[in-house]
Amino acid sequence: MFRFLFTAVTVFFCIPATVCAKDIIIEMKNNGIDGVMVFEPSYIKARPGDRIIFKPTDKGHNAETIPAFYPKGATPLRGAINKEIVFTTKLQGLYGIRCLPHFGMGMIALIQIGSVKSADVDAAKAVELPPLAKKRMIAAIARIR
Ligand SMILES: [Cu+2]
Repeated sequence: MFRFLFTAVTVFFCIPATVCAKDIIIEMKNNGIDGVMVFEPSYIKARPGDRIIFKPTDKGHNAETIPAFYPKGATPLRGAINKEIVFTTKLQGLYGIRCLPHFGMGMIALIQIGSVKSADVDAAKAVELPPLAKKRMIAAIARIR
């Protein structure tokens, strides 16, 4: 009986997405699985309302949205160098993230919020990026699910 009540209460309070929002950490690193100057992980799928926390594990990095690489109506992200920044949004879609100093070295991440349409994926593929950033972005886009 108590177990049933607990489950019922949990389900009830978890209905608004923000109540059950998760914290997801993306580290900004000089070295990682994908090579040098990386966001790790470089692709995440989150739900609307989740808190995506960019952690300055190594110095000299920031996190910001790539211009024109986020859903229409979304607020661009602009993190300062060496500072943690929390990104949270209710707008579903794809968000391209870069570290400005290391954009040319391919320091990018892809955040998927909720479900995306094939038109969103095509638009993401069409965004012009420096060659190394493009290479990693294409690999991240391939992981969209
Ligand atoms: Cu960087």
